[in-house]
Amino acid sequence: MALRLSTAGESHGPALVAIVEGLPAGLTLGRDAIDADLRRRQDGYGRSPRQRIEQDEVEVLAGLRHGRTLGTPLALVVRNRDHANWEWGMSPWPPEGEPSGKGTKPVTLPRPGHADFAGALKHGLADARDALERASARHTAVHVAAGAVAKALLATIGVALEGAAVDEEALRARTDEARAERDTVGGTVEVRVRGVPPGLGSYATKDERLDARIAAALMGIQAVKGVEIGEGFALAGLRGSEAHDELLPGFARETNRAGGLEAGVTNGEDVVARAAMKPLPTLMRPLRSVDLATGDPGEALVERSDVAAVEALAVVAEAAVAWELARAAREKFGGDSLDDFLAAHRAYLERIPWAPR
Ligand code: EPS
Repeated sequence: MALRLSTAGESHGPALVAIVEGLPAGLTLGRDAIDADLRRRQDGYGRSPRQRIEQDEVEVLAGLRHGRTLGTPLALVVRNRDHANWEWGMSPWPPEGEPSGKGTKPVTLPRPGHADFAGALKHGLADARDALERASARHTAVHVAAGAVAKALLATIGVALEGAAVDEEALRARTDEARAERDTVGGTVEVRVRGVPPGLGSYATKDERLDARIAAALMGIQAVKGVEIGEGFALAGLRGSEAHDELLPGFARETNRAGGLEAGVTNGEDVVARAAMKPLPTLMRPLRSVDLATGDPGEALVERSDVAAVEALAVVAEAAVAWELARAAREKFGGDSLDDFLAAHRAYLERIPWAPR
């Protein structure tokens, strides 16, 4: 049973859309739980005034009846309230009337670090807005909605996730300093997953290795430049005798340097993944750039943006890891109804010498 996710949506277009396929029938979803994650994503320290415009809420257009999944594609929508200010500039159809609002002038001065330059060249765009709108991290809102659905499925088998910024206090201090100097900062987030049974993922092929899938899911989030599982890069400097997690009677372990994954398969310990985010590329004191239309030197586009989005990334990363684990759980336990899925999980736990801690 393959869990699949497709999304669409531009940052200042009418809405963000996700279609989730492969859920079992009979999973109860709570609107409040999904909206709470959307709220958490918006609330992170250092966000732009855009977050006062948006009040993200999920709408469900298909696949759910009376709060329970039907086993059919689930269609999720998060509207962009800011679209009201971009109705002409981001009109899906040729706009009527005189240009008004935002997005009426072409963006020709690419921001180093954003999609503007590479996107404009790749697609032959005269206006880099045609690239940056989709590349924007606004898109992560609908991934968080889909991640909340994945978390609801995982909760039925006792799997719980938590994403947080690493050293939140220091991050907030750095954010304040950067704001005062009209600059931006990045940072690191960690996602920890409890209750994961051993045996999710596979060592059989590269594509099925769950560590690789989690890494791709995290690296696929805007502005992420580094990912590690467990002790990750630090393991490279250790001896084998110091790096691995010994098995003790009862198959217990005293350490979890592997981050819950050995050979791309979960080993029953907490899954731990970290992602490093670069400082955001929209700068109020812009970097040097070159005009796409004229080739003249200039300064990169300046527009409203965040000082930091690291705390938001923690929520987005949690959703991404939840999605990959839910996908792996669907592969292992299958089932067209939630009861079938739960029965397969129960039978498996009866077979193996492992119990959730
Ligand atoms: C983003 C730029 C900013 C962020 C946006 C991501 O948008 P705006 O230019 O409209 O202020 O606020 O993130 C969101 C809107 C969001 O909801 O996360 C970018 O260029 O990636």
